[in-house]
Amino acid sequence: MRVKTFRGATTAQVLAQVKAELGADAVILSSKTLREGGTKVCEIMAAVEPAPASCPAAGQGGQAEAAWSSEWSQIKSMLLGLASDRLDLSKLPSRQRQALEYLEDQEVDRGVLLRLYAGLKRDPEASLLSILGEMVRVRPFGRREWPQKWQAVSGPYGVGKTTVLLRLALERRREAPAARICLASAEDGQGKGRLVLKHYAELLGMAFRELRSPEDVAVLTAESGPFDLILVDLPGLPQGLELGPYLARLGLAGVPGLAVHLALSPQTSRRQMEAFLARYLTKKTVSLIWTKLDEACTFGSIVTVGEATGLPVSALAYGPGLRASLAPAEAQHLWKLLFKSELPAAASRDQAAA
Ligand SMILES: Nc1nc2c(ncn2[C@@H]2O[C@H](COP(=O)(O)OP(=O)(O)OP(=O)(O)O)[C@@H](O)[C@H]2O)c(=O)[nH]1
Ligand SMILES: [Mg+2]
Repeated sequence: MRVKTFRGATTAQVLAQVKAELGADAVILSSKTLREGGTKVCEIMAAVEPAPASCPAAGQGGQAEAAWSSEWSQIKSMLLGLASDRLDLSKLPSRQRQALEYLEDQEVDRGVLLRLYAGLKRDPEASLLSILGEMVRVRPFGRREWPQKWQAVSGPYGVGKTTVLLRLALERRREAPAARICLASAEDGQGKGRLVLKHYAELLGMAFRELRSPEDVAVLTAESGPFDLILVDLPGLPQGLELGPYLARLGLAGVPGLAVHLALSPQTSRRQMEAFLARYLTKKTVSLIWTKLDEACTFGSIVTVGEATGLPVSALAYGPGLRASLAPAEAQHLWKLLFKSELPAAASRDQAAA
């Protein structure tokens, strides 16, 4: 990929330079307005890809290549849209303009911002929240939306998987006090999470199992009849290991209806997030759980990752304790978080007070 930074007085001028030098296939990687000695300068970083086949995803087979190719043409059409219309936020009604500027400040990915901009330009009457709602779906954790008996929490080291798993167990118990819940640790025996799970299982009167081999999974499958919910705590994986093959090796990939939730923190940088997604997304991954919201100061990645993966958000976790620190996701939680940095607990209190 050839990357170059262009500067000029206006976005239009800089885009014209980009097009002249890199051609119509160039994509915008970043765009910012700077002030130099009191003068406004627009700076755009753009890139050209020699051919879609040279992108890293292309090696992963035809499907990835097709997905990349469609993504690439979407990006290109955005660029063309930009070149002709310019990303001139002043053309939008001021509320929409402020909202887009705010989302940019929240570090929502530039491609997503362009798609939002294009949507708003197409239909100036459109509500930003309804376009965002199409990009970032929610499906709240609970029996109705997630009836699967086997559910697992995956995610990088230390993201809060074990804590989330316990919170999900407590949430299910709150929803269905008689529910028979089994907490299962799929750690390899080294992690302390299994001891924590075992301890809480005893305390809460829930079953506890360890899953270290396909045989353990087969035994639990055979005795799973009485359980309403089996929650599996998956370990973080070292570099180079992917969750898909890990599930297969452990015999979990063959469990019918297994629903894997991916826990992520919005504090993760964009590149790190891409690396996590590449390793932790599997065919069994059905939702995103956002953790450590209480520690985050920007929430743009919730939009970026929701849009990029198409996965719904099932739960939001905030705070180190177990109680009152998880909310089954609702759209308004996301918007309050994104636009007001308001945690779901506070949102619920507002509702109760209203
Ligand atoms: N502030 C805050 N701390 C959290 C949250 N969730 C978990 N923690 C803390 O983060 C630390 C790691 O949590 P765990 O649940 O052990 O994370 P994990 O992903 O299971 O970690 P490993 O199994 O070691 O990969 C603990 O000290 C938790 O108390 C959260 O939402 N907010
Ligand atoms: Mg753990």
